[in-house]
Amino acid sequence: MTGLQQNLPKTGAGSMGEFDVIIIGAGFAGMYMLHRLRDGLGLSARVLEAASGVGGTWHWNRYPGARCDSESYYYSYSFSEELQQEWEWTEKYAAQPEILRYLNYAADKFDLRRDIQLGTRVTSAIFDEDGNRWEIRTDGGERFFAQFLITAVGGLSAANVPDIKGLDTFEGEWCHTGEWPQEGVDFAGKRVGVVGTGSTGIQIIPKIAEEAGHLTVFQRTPNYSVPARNAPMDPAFQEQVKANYDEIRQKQRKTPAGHPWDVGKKSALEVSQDERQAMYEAAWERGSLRFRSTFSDLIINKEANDTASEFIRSKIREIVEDPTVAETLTPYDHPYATKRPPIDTDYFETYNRDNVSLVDVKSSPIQEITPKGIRTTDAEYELDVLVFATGYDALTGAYLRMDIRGKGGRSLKEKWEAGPRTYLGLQIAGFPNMFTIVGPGSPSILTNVPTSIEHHVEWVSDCIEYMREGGFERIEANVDAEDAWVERVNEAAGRTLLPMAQSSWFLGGNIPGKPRVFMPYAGGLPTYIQICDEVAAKGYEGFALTAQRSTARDGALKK
Ligand code: NA7
Repeated sequence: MTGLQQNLPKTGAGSMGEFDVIIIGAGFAGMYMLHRLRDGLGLSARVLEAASGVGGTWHWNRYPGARCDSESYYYSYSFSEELQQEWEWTEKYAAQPEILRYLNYAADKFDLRRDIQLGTRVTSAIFDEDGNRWEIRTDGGERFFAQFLITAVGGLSAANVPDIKGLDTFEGEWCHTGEWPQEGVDFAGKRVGVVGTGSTGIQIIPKIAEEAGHLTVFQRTPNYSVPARNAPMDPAFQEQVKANYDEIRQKQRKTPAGHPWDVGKKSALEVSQDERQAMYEAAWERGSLRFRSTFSDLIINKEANDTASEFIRSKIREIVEDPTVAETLTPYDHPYATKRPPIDTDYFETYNRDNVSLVDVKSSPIQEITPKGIRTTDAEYELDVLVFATGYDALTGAYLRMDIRGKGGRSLKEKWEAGPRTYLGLQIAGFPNMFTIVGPGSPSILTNVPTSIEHHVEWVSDCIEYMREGGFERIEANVDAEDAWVERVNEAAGRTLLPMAQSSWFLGGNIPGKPRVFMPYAGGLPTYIQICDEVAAKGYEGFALTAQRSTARDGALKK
């Protein structure tokens, strides 16, 4: 059974629905949120999802080579022992179809579909101050009312199609990786162009090269990448994982990035050149995002980082046969892992193929898209298919594409004009009873995302339970608490090298005109969890809680 075969029908234009909670998005976050609130607290909830199926990111990102960069055994839900025991992963890193199957399986297992309305895009959410509830409208003309609004919209869901002159004149086929056509794209024998060499470009480029007549890669910023070393799942390893899931899951919440491994204890600078080289070689052979954890200080000390950056540069020169191409592929503008570090399967090797060419659009920028292809300042490249692997309006885009209005009718767009502001990445002052799951200010995409999601979902459902038990109707982050959190997010980023990558989507650098603010909390998951625990233990310190009024409608919210 898939989400395409069975879903809750839309209620129709002009219709109204009243719920305790409306959740936007049916990915990892929205589905678990629904399970916690409906099955845990007994609330009435509806999930509104724009896509035609559940799965969020894994519904949309169907491009060839789409695969998770975290290992499958821990990029998964931990909340159900039964689920983690019965699900069998087939590869070390699960490919998109397998993760989508997994999320569909979870949707069925927890009987979530009956409260998920697919094909429904939320267009606006407006807070009604008198009723302390949200009015949510959809593209189908429906209206919903709910005491709580929970955004589970994902940090990387608002596709960034660059505004390049002439795109509408292109006579070939074009698409963005994050909105991949369900029917797929035929590259066989065609002249294909890929714009973008982030994690997505690095995954799709080797796959397209295998099929295309000719592939031209338009690269603006070269990227570091480390081999993934994907392999079929070893049954003995899977068995061992299942026997030790408790320990693995605890470990995930105790490491800065939510991975089940320790960061190296040594500084890259305290070992000899030979020892360092041997450690990098071993990490390169093992592959995975773990390369970043080889030493304790790669993300905080530039000199230490230089050793890792230079090691990867030397690997690029070693792998890529044409020295000019190798040089164009070599990153110098940012330290390794200050942008989200990709991992790959044969990425640099792909440039040794006869049917692949690289165009440096930093030195010769794209001027326009013509009916026939792409014209740079140097040449015109004729293409049959053009793929934008150009990323997302990350962390804020999905919010700002909706018209969200809080107290006094103030829009979120206005509130976030100079960059996003949240308290703990969980609430926004001026927007009562609205919770954000892996929004800006959360460790979110600096961690294994499902781990952060599960933490947030549990924190939010505990908070709602606290409110119901205590007879509170409304919760709102205080401006002071929010200001202090924004400061803390800035300080945490400032203790790392992350802000050095100026074109990174972590700080909005990939979107022209977007405020340059470092958005995720870089202080590490354990510290973040501890802060959130303390806030809750102190009766939700930093939030204003308002007691329930005894109206008939409010009564429906009580157990
Ligand atoms: P990213 O990491 O934002 O990468 C987008 C790529 O597209 C990057 O190389 C950009 O170059 C390039 N880009 C963006 N706009 C343009 C224009 N106008 N012209 C040329 N090149 C452009 O997105 P991904 O989808 O790869 O990855 C996003 C996350 O998904 C990833 O980090 C994982 O967390 C999962 P730039 O570097 O900006 O010069």
